Amino acid sequence: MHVVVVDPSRTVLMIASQLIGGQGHIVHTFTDPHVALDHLRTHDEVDALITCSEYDGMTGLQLCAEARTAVGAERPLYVILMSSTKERGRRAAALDAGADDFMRKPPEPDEFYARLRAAERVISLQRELMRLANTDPLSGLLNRRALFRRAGEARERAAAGRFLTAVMFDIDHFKRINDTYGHDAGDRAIQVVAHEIKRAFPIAGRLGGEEFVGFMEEATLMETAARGEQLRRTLQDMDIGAGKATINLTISAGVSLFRAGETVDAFLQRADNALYAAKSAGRNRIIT
Ligand code: GH3
Ligand code: MG
Ligand code: MG
Ligand code: MG
Repeated sequence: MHVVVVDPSRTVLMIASQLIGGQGHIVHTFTDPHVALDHLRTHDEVDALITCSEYDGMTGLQLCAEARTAVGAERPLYVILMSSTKERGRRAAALDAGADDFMRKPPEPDEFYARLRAAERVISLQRELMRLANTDPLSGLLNRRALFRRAGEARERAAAGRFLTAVMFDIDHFKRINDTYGHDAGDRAIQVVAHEIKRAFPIAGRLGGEEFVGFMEEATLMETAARGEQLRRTLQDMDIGAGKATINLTISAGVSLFRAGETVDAFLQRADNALYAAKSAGRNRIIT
């Protein structure tokens, strides 16, 4: 695990660091809770936070609550509050503030290790659940739910003036592929197309069936269209091996540029309209 430990005492931090590091975890220590919060905001990989109960200008309870806000509801973080025995009465408040567990201070090593193992069990399960909740199992791309969440986040950044573009892809005559080669071969084709889309676009997901979306930030409409065109050509030139069959397929695509103030739905609808135009114009092409 990646563990963040916060305590005003460098001695406590050194001891905690040795105990935790000795168990094979990666430890980051902070004396200032505000700096620790900044670290949490910018480091997705942090699994656990261990905090003491008092700082200058902030309580451990406040740090628990602010840590929860900093990582958001979708990111697992296991929070352990270290407190001396005289603070027992405040444990209920700590749980309500977002702590998952308590530890006596100074920690007793065996109990400390056991609590770290408990944290590891919970966090690895939570991470796996999040991965499953966000991933389309066939293609490995973001599923529809995760795709729209990521689009919403990108939309926030676009509102601050960044370019945001979307490409909607649809495999041409996919029904024929299923009918000719079978459903398993069709699945294989979806996986290969998804793999190429993932390589080409930083945010990529499967909307459903044989329809995909790629998002690019800080790219113009033309740059994104060029990326889509490259992908269209790659797939056109590729032979996809699926069991004994060799499949040659094409894709059509539509591109749109985010307009200030519009919803994600409206933004994607314009990419979908362009995709529809690409189909009407004869398929195997990309339209902006
Ligand atoms: P067009 O060029 O107009 O897009 O033609 P199309 O045949 O691709 O059109 P349509 O979107 O109507 O067909 C999509 C087909 O994809 C229908 C459905 O049976 C098939 N399909 C949807 N999901 C899956 C899947 O997960 N695996 C496989 N093998 N086929 C799927
Ligand atoms: Mg279709
Ligand atoms: Mg299709
Ligand atoms: Mg379709």
